[in-house]
Amino acid sequence: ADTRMAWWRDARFGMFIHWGLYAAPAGEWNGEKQAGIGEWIMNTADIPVDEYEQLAAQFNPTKYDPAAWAKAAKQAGMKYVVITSKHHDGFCLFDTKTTEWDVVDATPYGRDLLRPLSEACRAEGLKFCTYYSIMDWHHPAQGKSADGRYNPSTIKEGRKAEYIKYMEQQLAELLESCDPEVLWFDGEWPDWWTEPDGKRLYSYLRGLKPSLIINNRVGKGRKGMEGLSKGDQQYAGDFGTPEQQIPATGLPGVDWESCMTMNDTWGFRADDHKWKSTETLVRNLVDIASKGGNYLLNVGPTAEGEIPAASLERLAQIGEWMRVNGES
Ligand code: FUL
Repeated sequence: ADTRMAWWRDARFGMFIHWGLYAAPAGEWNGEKQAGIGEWIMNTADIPVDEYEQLAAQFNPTKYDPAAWAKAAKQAGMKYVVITSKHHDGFCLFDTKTTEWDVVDATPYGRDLLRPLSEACRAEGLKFCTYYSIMDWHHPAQGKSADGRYNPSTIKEGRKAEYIKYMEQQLAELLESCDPEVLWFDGEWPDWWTEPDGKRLYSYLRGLKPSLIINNRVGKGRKGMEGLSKGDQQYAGDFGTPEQQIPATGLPGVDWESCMTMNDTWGFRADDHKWKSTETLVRNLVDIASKGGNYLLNVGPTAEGEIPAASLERLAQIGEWMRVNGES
């Protein structure tokens, strides 16, 4: 029996946290509103790397309270937390020796953000997990696409091995400092990242921590896992990751988790007030659970380090529903 997946299959409900420098512009650049999701602003507004870098000097989340975040997740009935360690902008929320493009070296805050959250989660009995983007708009080994956008990135001639080494070192550092239970990859779609690359990275990580659970976006299996049965998976990764949707019949024979936003953005946008009702969120949770999946529900904290009040309110109400209905 696959005891490795047991806690995850029972979990049903987790908190996704998209947090990074993009929370500071919060959807606006040079006084103009930018369309789309907040964490994509570097690509959307086509911000040069050296200008984007200046955001770090302003990033000082003095209101960050990891214990309060873990409590908010716990009381909502969530069993795990998945936080961005590095999104597409390449900025690291953890202490790393591989680059200065991280919270410790580049911001006035100057302290690792993830380790304290990993400890707070463990104190609440929650599993700590982390998101990691393969695509990296800041790393010098990657370049822009043929049409001049950051997305999808390209890899510079002869520099792929160097970038893979960089990822491996960062991920080893994360395992060492935070001991995550899930690595949630993303940004796997550029052509230079292949399924064999994903399989190698998967084995490398399981070698470092055998109990680790890894999503299908480590390789090219985002669509490919659908319709495959357990034990028959041609793609690397332990679970499918439908995004902003609930597959009508689940993903038969495959472990899966639907990730969704509470409003329209993952990373904080000051102007996004399109909040789903608590009723919708609870219905989504019930729908997903009844189809055998997990629900990974997102919050996008501000640059000061606060989860928006509208999100906290909904988490509290979901928690009430859980207690009334004996689910937690
Ligand atoms: C997508 C990303 O591009 C979004 O920014 C977000 O992280 C979502 C969960 O995955 O692929």
